[in-house]
Amino acid sequence: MSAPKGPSLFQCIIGLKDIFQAHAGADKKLNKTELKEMLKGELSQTGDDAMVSQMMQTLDVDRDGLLDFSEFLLFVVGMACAFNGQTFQR
Ligand SMILES: [Ca+2]
Repeated sequence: MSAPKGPSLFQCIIGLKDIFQAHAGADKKLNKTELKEMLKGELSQTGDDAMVSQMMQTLDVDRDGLLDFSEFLLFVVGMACAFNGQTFQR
């Protein structure tokens, strides 16, 4: 079995970190506005405030009103599972 073409897993991890940091700002966490901008900038998704609030509520495990990198990764895992035809369950 040959390796798939495209970015390596290492490059993907670095890319995820870079994307998160570019949107999270100095506090290194995404607030609702930053989450909305990230969705628009990275996925061309223009979610309304209700959708963004629902996402924040679902992903914000520690309930501080912000998404840290590990909470952001829950979103990425969910999207990756969807692209793989699976439902993410935690
Ligand atoms: Ca949080």
